Amino acid sequence: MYDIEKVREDFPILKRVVNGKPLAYLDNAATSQKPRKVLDALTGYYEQHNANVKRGVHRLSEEATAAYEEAREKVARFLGAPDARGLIFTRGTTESINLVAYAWGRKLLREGDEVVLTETEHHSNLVPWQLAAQVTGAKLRFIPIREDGTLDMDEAERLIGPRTKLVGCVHASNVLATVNQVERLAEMAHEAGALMLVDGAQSAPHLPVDVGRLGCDFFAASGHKMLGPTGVGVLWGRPEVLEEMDPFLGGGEMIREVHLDHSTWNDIPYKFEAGTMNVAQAVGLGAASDYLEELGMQNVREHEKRIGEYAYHRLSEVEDITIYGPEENRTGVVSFTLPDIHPHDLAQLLDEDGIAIRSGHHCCQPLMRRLGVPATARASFYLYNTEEEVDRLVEAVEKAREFFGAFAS
Ligand code: C6P
Repeated sequence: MYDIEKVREDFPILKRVVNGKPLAYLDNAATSQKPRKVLDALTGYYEQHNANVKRGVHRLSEEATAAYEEAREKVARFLGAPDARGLIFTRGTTESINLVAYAWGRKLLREGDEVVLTETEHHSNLVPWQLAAQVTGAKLRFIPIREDGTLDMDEAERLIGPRTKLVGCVHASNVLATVNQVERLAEMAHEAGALMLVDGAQSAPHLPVDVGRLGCDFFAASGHKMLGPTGVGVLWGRPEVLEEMDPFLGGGEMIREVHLDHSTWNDIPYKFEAGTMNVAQAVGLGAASDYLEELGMQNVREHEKRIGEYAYHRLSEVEDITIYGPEENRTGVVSFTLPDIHPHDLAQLLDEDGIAIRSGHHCCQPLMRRLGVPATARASFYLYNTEEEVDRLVEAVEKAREFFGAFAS
């Protein structure tokens, strides 16, 4: 039994009052709040173990190194990674995808090769590939979406072929809430001899993820969206593929030997972890993975599905509203627009009632163009949100409609 009141007790920030109203934090796709367990892990690390990792033989350095490596094991297990050697700590999804686009893309893409993406990608799974394409002469192709916001898998079949070297796809859309068929795309990619990259920024926090079962070669995620601290994320890569790649950043700890005119590289994953890493944040992410595992990702998914569906149905009763994305198989993201109300104005008005939602293009400008809007309002739910918060959201949206309606007439 999922005890929502008990879960909420774990998050101190949820007791905040904003503009005289209890905070309803509905901007979880941007970043999640942090449970006490994660906050304690950060403080505990700094109070008891802080030192630079892998550089000292003194006690604290050994403890810090052990805590860092334990965090790697925890996150690898959380993602179903068969081998923690494939788990690289980064700053987040953006850096993870840039790592692949630089260290794999710039080394292995050639003129005439193709990278197949989708028109729903976040800028962080688009711009790094544009940069790699400019340097290598590779071409980018895009799988379109159908009217309901799901990927056109027939078009995907047509686009993925002998020239394809990599297929990159967002697992769960931060705008449409669509859960994409990345397993099927991975099969298509592999049949064509290409690699599969999954942007898991919006799936790792919300769905049970098993990189082995997804069949992907790379999986990127951000710690701060899955209850962890900012400044840390992961790239999981199939070890054989990571071995083949060049380093991303050069510096301390990623080397085996350095000469004045050349260097050789450390083993994976260290080859990709140059300089002093965000050690405390990695430890915090390990604690976040523990917290999510203790709750059970299937329970988290079911709770969010319930809240997401409730929000979808309650919001669809609002007159003249447009909700984007499919009706079925959604995550807890609900993007919408109302005629005559700019999403920023709506978000500002909702803030007066203590309700935090996001408005804007959500770093998906090509998708906004495809939808024919400059921006949307977006409520995004997580494991601590309640039906009562959905009711407050709907009530505040109705109030905004009346307010702006009176203004327009
Ligand atoms: N989306 C939002 O939708 P970073 O900033 O590196 O932690 O995550 C980038 C990122 C990559 N892919 C997807 C699907 C994402 O949703 C995001 C982040 C946030 O509000 C910020 S734009």
